[in-house]
Order: sequence, then C-alpha cells, then structure tokens
Amino acid sequence: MSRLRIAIQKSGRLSEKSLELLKRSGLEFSRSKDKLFWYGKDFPVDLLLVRNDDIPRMLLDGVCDLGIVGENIAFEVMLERESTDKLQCLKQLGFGQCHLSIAVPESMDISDSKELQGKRIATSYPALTKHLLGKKGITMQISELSGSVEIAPSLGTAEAISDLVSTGTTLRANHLVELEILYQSQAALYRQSKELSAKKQQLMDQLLARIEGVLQALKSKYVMLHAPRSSVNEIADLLPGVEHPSIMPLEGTQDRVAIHAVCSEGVFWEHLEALKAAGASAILVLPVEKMLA
Ligand code: PRT
Repeated sequence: MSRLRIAIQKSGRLSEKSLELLKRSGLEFSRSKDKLFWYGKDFPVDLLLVRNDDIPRMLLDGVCDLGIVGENIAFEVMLERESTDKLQCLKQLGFGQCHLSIAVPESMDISDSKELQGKRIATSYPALTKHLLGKKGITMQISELSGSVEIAPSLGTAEAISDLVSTGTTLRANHLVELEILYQSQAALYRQSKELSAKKQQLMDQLLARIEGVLQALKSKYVMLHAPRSSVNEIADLLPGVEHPSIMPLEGTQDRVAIHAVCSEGVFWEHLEALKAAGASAILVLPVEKMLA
C-alpha cells in the first residue's frame, strides 16, 4: 500500500509547531521505540524525526516525500547541492519566522554592506550568504561556523557575521548591530521534486488541503451579531475579510436581523467597536475549529 513519508525536525525551534500542525490535520502516530520513525495510524503518512538540515537533503535524495523546514535551510541545501532538481515549496506555514542578516560590531563605523567588500564574514549559511552577497555585487571571505557565529567578531576571526535573527537579543547581547537584511524566512512545507505515483499524489493533495484548512481556520473567526435591517450593508462592510454573510430574520422583530459570517482576517476590538457604533448588538466572536474549502 502507498504511504507518504514526511520529515520534521526531531527537536528544536520547529519541531513542536510542525507536529501540532500535522496533528491538527488529523494525523495520529504510534511512536516507535527509537522515536525516529512514527507510523501513521489512520492516514497513510509516516513521520521521520531528523535533524533540521537533513530534511532538504532527504527530500532531494527521495528518502521522504514531504518535509517541514525553514526556507533558509531549504535554500541553503539547494545551493550547496547545485541541484537541478529543485525542492518545491507547497505552503508557507506562518511559524519559525526569522531573517538572515549581516551584522557588525556596534563600534564599527559603517553604514553600507558594500563597505565590507573583501572582508571576512562568519556564518552557518555559507552558500546562502555567498549567493545573496553576490547578488549585491559584494565578495567576502566566508568563514563557516556551525554555531556561536555571534562571537566571531570579538574573537577577531571575522569583521561581520551573517546569521538568523528573530528577536535581536543575541545581537544586542554581543554588541552587534544589523546592517542589512539579506533574506526573510519562515517554516514551509516542501515536497520532493520527483513525480509520485497517482495514489501518493492523491494522498499529498489530500494532506495539503487539510493543512491549508488548518492554517485558514487558525486565521479565521466566526462572528454572530444582531443588526438593524437598514444597516446590513454597512455592517457587512465592517466585517474583516467577509464576502457573503448570512442574513437571518429574528423572531419577534421586523427591524433587526441576525448576521453570521466567517471572517478570514483577524477580528480586533476596534472592529467590534465600529460594529457597535453602526448599530450592531449581541456581538459574538468564536474560533473556527476546522475548515475545508
Ligand atoms: O538541531 P538541528 O540540527 O535539528 O537544527 P538547528 O540547530 O539548525 O535548528 P534550530 O532549532 O536552531 O532552528 C531551526 C530553524 O528555526 C532554522 O533553520 C530557522 O528556519 C528557524 N529559526 C527561527 C531560527 C531562529 N528563528 C533563530 N533565532 N533558527 C535559529 N535562530 C538562532 C540564530 O541562529 C541566533 O543564534 O537564534 C539566535 C538569534 O535569535 P534572537 O531571538 O536572539 O534574534
């Protein structure tokens, strides 16, 4: 029987959210003793728990069909392999956001990354850094480090670093400042590039539709309210991301109606206040559990 294999990070920044996304998509796994391979129980998708940078390599080697990994590392591995078979990004997943930035010591008098021409830059992402600097016409000596990149300038092994930044705390703690953002990244679902059997392709499409449904449901809110019949259009326009609200009569009154709608964008207090000012009452905002377009 055809089964899909999906690789996620075993432990690290992306592992918990990746697993949660798959569970919300209806996948359940029985864990094997070595905990690296989890068998999918109700849906024929098995899970491989591996190191982050092994995921794109396993996809390119056809060891797994799908993988959840940061766009930065997928790009890095594609450049490193100079592979003609490219990984296909199926969906950005909205977590693991960060950016690859050039940073320099606070004490360095520099305002443009072009001034770093010919100098040394420490990074754990040599291929991506070289590629992105090259696009700007900058050539630097790349010093590859597997971690603790931020201490390279104080050790005197590089003038600048190219590293991932999310909160900026690490840079500040090491007296570094961001000079330029080279690349924006987030976790994404990738597929291997080879053609799949019809059965596997069907499973992949089904899983992708579920994941899209989960992501959409997370963003969406179900709004219920009462409104004057005369203000229905005005109130519908105030509901964020709503195209076709349901309008229903209210028992015992001709003047007011009930409006129900799925808002595909965030619903904030400002929206509720504007709805109230337009005559809405009994406004309820509920989370959406599941959605299938
Ligand atoms: O352990 P394993 O080999 O599986 O992986 P790993 O050590 O490469 O992974 P991990 O868990 O550190 O990161 C996994 C992925 O999370 C990365 O490939 C990115 O796509 C994403 N991500 C998001 C980050 C960050 N944010 C991040 N801030 N990865 C690393 N960092 C590091 C950064 O390198 C720097 O050292 O965090 C530090 C900076 O963080 P701030 O918050 O101080 O700015």
